Amino acid sequence: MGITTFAGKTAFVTGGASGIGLGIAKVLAARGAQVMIADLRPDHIEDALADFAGAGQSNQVATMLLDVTSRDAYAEAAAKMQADFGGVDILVNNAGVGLEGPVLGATYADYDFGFGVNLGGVINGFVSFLPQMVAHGRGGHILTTASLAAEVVMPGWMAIYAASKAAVCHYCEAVKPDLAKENIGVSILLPGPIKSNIHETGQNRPEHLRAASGFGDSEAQLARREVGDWWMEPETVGHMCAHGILADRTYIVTHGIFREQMEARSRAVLEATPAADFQMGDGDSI
Ligand code: NAI
Ligand code: GGE
Repeated sequence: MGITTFAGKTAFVTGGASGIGLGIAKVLAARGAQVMIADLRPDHIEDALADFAGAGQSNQVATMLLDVTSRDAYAEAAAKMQADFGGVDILVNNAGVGLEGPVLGATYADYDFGFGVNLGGVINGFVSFLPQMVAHGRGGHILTTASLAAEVVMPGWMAIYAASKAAVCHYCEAVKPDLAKENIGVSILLPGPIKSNIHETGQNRPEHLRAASGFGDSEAQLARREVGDWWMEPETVGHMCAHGILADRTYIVTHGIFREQMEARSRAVLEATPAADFQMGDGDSI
């Protein structure tokens, strides 16, 4: 069943210096957790620290620079959390990039960037922190930010993004029963549109995956996109997550706006599915 209170717990939030991650970090801190924000971007970390200082909560938060795609850096981060805090209670695998671009123009640099951060970064979180979360014996919770993009058929320009999010979603679903035996809860955050800096995705692309990218124009265009005024506030998402963690909910869904597309996808799979007692026979035609 995992976590029953946030008071005195230690949380590790990747991509915690901006957007959804920052919203989650703020709510966990307000509810008494010690929060380590781990993020790629020094500028976001600086802004986040100013936010916490303004709220008089500087003593509840610490920050570190971390690229979730670096396994060595992640191992170091986990060792530091063990040494300084006696291990983490709540791991929030939130760092992600909203990469988009024409699928016919996508290069390996684009696949490596998208899957590297959105899938690889999450797996690195599990591999780095799960051993200490099991070993300390207190139980805990792992929340992973996927997307409603994982639950609908997305347009081609979001194919890599959607595939990376579907992968983490199915991974989390599959490991949940095994982790439950260790008193570690698992939740998947499935957000719709949230106010954030996801339009800065191009800035989060590492140099070595830049030159060969086919998404340069798309990322430049995305960088000019305005944040929608009707999109959800990250702190509202944070409150939904806090509730979902305490209830050990598998899915935390922020919006109902994609219901029809979600239903259409599920229905299409079921419509292609034979009856439970169906067996392909010699006389059947395909
Ligand atoms: P954001 O860009 O405001 O925040 C993401 C943070 O992650 C940034 O501070 C960035 O510096 C950091 N980051 C990026 N790459 C990293 C890396 N390799 N290592 C460590 N940190 C890294 O964007 P947002 O929207 O808050 O994104 C958070 C998560 O939410 C992502 O996984 C995204 O895919 C997901 N999401 C966002 C939605 C939205 O509408 N904003 C909707 C559905 C999912
Ligand atoms: C708000 O910005 C983004 C973005 O740039 C990339 C991805 C997402 C938001 C989300 O993960 C989701 C929810 O908004 O993407 C979608 C999910 C379902 C249908 C359409 C989506 O985006 C167009």
